[in-house]
Amino acid sequence: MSRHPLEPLTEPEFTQTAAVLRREVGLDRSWRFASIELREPPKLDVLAWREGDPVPRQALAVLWNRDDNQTYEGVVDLTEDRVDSWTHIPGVTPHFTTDEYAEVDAAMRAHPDVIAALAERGITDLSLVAIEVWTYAKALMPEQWRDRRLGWCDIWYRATPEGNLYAHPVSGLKVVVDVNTCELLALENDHDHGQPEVDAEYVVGPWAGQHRTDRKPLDIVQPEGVSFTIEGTELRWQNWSMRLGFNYREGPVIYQVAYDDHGTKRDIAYRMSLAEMVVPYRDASFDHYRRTAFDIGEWGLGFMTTSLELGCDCLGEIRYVDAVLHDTTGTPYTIKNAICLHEEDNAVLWKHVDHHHGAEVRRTRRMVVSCHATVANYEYLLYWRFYEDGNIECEVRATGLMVTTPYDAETGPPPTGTVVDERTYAPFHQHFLVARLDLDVDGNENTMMEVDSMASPVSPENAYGLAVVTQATPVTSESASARDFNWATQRSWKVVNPNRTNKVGTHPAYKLVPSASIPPMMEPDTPQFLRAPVIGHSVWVTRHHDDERWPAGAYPTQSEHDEGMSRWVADDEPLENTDVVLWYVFGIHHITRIEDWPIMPADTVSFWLKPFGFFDQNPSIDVAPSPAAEGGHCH
Ligand SMILES: [Cu+2]
Repeated sequence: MSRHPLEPLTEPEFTQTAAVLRREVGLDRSWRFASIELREPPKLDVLAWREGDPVPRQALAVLWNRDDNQTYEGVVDLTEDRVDSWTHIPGVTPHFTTDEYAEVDAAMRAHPDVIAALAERGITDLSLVAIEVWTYAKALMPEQWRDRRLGWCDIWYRATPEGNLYAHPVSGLKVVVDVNTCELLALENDHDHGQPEVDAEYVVGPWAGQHRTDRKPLDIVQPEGVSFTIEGTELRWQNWSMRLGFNYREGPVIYQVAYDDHGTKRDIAYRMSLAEMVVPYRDASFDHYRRTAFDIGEWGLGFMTTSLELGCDCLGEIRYVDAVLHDTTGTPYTIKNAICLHEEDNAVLWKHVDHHHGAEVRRTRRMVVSCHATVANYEYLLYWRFYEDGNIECEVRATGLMVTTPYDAETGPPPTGTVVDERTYAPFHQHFLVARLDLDVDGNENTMMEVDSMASPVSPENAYGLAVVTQATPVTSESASARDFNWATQRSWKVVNPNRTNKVGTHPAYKLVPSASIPPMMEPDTPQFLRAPVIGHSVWVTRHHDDERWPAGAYPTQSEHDEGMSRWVADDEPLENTDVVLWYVFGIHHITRIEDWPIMPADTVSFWLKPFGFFDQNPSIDVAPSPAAEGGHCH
């Protein structure tokens, strides 16, 4: 099997990267690897690459030194076995790591001051306690510690060893810690609202309920196997082809998406991923005011990815793909079954009942690439779906355990959350996701059009005021890059190739159907908004640059200002008939519900990319009828 320049790093390549850096830079034990990933070759090089060409392999590593808290980026040439560059990046903080998450928990649970403060509250069994570190905005950090790798911690207390960890927050007690040294800097003991009696268990055992008994088996069977192939990292299914990647930060990456249109392989996207997630808690109280998570930039969807299990997470004929990542010593490890590949039946593709001929119907199915990430209390389930009619859907489901807090019985619950149980509320919050969509519609010279629908005025030609027309406006340069959803005009956006025409003479395009668009509801000069102004608009479009990957900046951890989107668009590059990247901001405006407690049924948001004049007619006209259960076919 031949290799491809976009293949993720292998275990030996992670090991080699760490070894080369240790050897040539002379790293001692005070250094930690925040991240190691494939340094993707420039897009134009990849597009020019052909089977049999040399496969360039470079790794990009981000390290920091715990002794002086300084950050460096190292580029290693894996073919030449040497360091290509070693660069100090001043004033930044690399993302927090799972190693530190475990170390802070262990150190704080063993700290005499923490033990004493918990004992005052009647909590003496430390095996039932978890101390969870969060990173936070520099503007919210105490001034004297702003040059440190600083964490603040929630403290949670399980009712029993098997109980729900997140059911019993220790309210009003927070720990501020230097994460490099695990030094406790401050123990903030603000208030104690106690441990209300809540009905919070969900695990079989502690949950004392009876399971419903009226579910009969539902099997998904493909007796002849699946209809897709995965060879190396290349996935092929019906007319679709794409390459799968994976890294510590974005988790799954979908590269080089193309569609075979009657023998012509046509480009749709070069690269698609989720590039940032911002989760501000909209509750100003002591327990929550620091709680704004950048789950991708501060922790990494890849690092948070969990193994999937057949029959549980995915049903039917499944092919799994493992992912390889590394710990802070640079030692690789494998996440078994990190990505699930399968096809799903999805009801009807198209149908008509002709009263003369009867019904003509086709069932549809979709190719699903999915992945689950557990970010402390929350789960994010990510699904990229490819359809027989040329549609692409990106769906995110949020499930898991909401953050809750007890409130003071005398003052009552605050207005910034929903009461979900005895003297317990779940604060409102938002989950903003930023998808990076490097679409290449029939090549990489594209223009983004904003399309509005509007009613024509009543006139002699439009006597009843029924006429609706559309108006397409090109986004000509980056100064006009930030666009907002408009319900009144049913606004959408199209990435158009102005150099090609379809059968009827219009230009092929893919349309972004904006759903789950949510507003930031933050004043523009507030600290959390300044860190990620990308969440202030539904859509952004930028001219492609290989290094423009992180819309809240490469280092959003402890950031004060955005080093991403607002910087990229500041030079106002022209955007017409060039390589454009579309950024879609969507998410969940989570007004918490009692039904989300004690564990939240998955909340689902998605957006679609749909062909618009890309094909000359319904591309799924050739999908064959399915066999009918009664014999014959579904005609
Ligand atoms: Cu939520």
